[in-house]
Amino acid sequence: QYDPNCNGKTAIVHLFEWKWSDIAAECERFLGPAGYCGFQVSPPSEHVILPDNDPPQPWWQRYQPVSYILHSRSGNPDEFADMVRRCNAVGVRTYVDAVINHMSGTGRLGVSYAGSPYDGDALDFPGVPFSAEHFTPKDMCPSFDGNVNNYGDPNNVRNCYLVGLTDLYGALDYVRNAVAGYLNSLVALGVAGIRIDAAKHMWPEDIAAITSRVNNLPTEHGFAPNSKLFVYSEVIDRNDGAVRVDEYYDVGLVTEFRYCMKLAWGINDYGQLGGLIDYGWGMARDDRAFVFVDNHDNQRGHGGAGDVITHKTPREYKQAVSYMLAHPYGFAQVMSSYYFDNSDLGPPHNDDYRFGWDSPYFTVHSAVDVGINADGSCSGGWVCEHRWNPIAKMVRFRNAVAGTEMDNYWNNGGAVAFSRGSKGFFAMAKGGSMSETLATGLPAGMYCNIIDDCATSITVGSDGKAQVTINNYEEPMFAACVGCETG
Ligand code: AAO
Repeated sequence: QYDPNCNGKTAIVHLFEWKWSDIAAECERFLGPAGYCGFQVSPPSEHVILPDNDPPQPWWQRYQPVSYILHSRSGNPDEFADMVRRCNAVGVRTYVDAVINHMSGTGRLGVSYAGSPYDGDALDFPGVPFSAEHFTPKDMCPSFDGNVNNYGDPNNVRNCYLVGLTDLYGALDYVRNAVAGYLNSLVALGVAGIRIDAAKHMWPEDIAAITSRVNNLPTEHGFAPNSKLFVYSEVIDRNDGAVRVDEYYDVGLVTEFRYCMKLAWGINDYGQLGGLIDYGWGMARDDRAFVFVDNHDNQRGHGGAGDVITHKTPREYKQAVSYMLAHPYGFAQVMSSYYFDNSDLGPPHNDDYRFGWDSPYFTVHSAVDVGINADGSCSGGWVCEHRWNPIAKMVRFRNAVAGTEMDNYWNNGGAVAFSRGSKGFFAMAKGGSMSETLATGLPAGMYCNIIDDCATSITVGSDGKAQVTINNYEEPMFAACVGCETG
């Protein structure tokens, strides 16, 4: 469960709220050729459909599952299966955001996409089925109102309802089998891994009991024999609570939220980049860290916001993602967003109506298609950070230098540079320009900057040094790697 199952490739992209049909096309036209290992999808399981308030149907309705049928705002089960198959065919893997800590919120009542009714107050989810006895007994939660309200107490964090979400009782065999059944349905379709949503609110031994029931990945989808489902647990640990990331090492990787903050500090003040990884802080060890510059929550102020760089400041964002991808720490995820001004706003959507089970009809608000402009950028309200020039190029760099150490670290407070073994060299200048003679770690020869399509280059002498010059305000990076000049 520690191997992302993508043949040594090193970064995935979170295609937040993308439709399955758009993702299938993106694998074939972009993710495969660019060298992305795969993509994380928004939760594919059937979810609550919230009233048509303003804004209509927030993105977070998908974090309130009502069954494990693969029918969501992003598409139906056939479209999901088609996406996974087509992406696997071009070597791009699917990672599912698995919401398995809870079902819908209390007070949620209705019928969802595949026709499954739900009643949060009655703890009734016949689409699975789950009923009252499958939820954590109230007397196990020490909080006065049944909700998580004390992050200093693991029993409170894990036995109470997170923001009123009906908490599954993961100690029960029935619940473990039902969740494992969901994960096995994903595995059978060719899914390579999962993010465990709200893992912090689950007991690690319950997660282990679930993942131990998951089958090996099917060889007919191109996985090596005995491959395991890749797992990364969402645990927000900022040294401020009782639950720590290291409690989850046995089940897989863990999200490292301190990294978002420390990288933001470092991009704002390059002098701090040298202290990016601080194990003294309890940051996850290298082979367990799942890292990102921002995620769908902290980019909009949900869960761990503050001190985060996002697409809203593109120049800084390019620097942050480039640095993350150049740096050897962790397994990396690139965020791919839609534009928003309201933190609840769902994806750019159609106002489509469908006859439903909720009389007489309900609004679907399916996401609009992701349009691709002639210059490779996206239209329709999609940001597509993963296509931004330096970001896509640095994915190629990260793949090319995989397995090497960071050496020759140099930082003068306004510019930074380091090598990756003898395979790559990276430099970045906060103000847009630098000119320095630096050790590159590379064998003697000429190397060009993949960021500007080889418009600039360095000549490495027999001493491994080169004159490194950057003059590019918007994309102030120099990245060279052995054998990665062409895409
Ligand atoms: C919605 C409504 C609620 C309603 C509920 C039920 O907003 O008002 O009660 O429905 O009807 C998402 C949305 C929620 C939404 C939910 C369900 O974000 O707004 O609720 O869907 O539709 C905690 C969890 C973490 C979680 C995060 C949001 O630990 O697991 O909250 N993230 C995941 C998903 C997320 C999703 C869910 C879980 C639920 O990624 O999208 O929610 O499936 C501290 C704690 C953290 C805690 C945060 C926020 O963090 O340490 O564990 O995260 O607080 O409560 C500084 C501190 C940092 C602190 C942070 C707070 O950074 O250093 O420790 O501030 O921002």
